[in-house]
Amino acid sequence: MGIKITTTGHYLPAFTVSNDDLAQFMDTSDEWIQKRTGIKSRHISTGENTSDLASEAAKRILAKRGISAEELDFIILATMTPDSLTPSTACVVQDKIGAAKAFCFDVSAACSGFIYALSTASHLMKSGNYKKGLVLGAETMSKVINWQDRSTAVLFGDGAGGVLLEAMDSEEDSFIAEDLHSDGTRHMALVADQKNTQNPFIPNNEEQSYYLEMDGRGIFDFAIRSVPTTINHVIEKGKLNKEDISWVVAHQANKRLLEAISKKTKIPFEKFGLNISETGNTSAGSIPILLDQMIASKQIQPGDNILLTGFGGGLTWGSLIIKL
Ligand code: 4VN
Repeated sequence: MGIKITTTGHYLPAFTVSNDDLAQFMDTSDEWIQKRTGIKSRHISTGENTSDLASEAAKRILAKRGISAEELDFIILATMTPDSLTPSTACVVQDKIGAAKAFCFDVSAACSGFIYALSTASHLMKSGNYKKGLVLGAETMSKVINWQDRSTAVLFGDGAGGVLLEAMDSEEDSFIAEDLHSDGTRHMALVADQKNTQNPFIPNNEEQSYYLEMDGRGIFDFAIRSVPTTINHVIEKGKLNKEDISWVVAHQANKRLLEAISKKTKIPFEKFGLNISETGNTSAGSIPILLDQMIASKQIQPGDNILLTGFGGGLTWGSLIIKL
């Protein structure tokens, strides 16, 4: 029995914000942002929360496949910007799409969230206990961004994407290899919405930071060192050669970073999918959004070996090789 990714989908909020729009109220410029990040504009929610974006992506996936939400055995949702601490955003999505029989939970692994969630889902499916499962990556980064901080506000955007996994009667399988890592010693490199202990029995401690705070240089240097290593390892684990990889669908954090990763891995940059210019960094949303766009544009063909790689807060990083 194999597990296949049968359908993909994504949803971006309609409202877009250009670099020039940002330069209206922040000391930045279109030239700087494009040159240093590759970003031209990003989609920003005008009221939709993470569960709304994820539900729209989910509905599109179900409609494309022509199945009802009631057929889903589970929903796993990767996000660092959940609607609330509890319930899980996955349970809110369950309600919004009517997936009555699914069990639902969130995965918290920042920009690597979709990679972790997809790996987790593939192993759940391999137990043989489930027939259909939805894996979503969704973020409303705009609600945790400090819109006065030009070092982070220009980088992020909102959006959601996902995939449908189905158990096959045949041995056909989408999952070829995986390589997952974390380094919690560097958990302070990217933080958002910290929750200090607070109760009537302790004196009020330090003020909590709500906004996203990032050690940009630190994260960038980590990515340049760790991502080429996980790419090489996952190719080895899959007993493949670089030439066998048709596409790299990498977390869209920074175009310059992806160029550096291409050089270090000697995988031609033409094989790197790109949508950062139109979406910015949508964290856990970025890989499934890009994957769906590359399938829709027929860049990705059935049978292609696709290397997915995510990296970010936690620190977390990891790669999967999949085939459609
Ligand atoms: C992975 C990365 C980033 C990230 C970090 C820094 C950064 C993206 C700093 C230097 C600046 C250009 C922008 Cl590599 C973020 C995440 C979180 O998803 C994950 N850009 N920059 C410059 O050139 O001065």
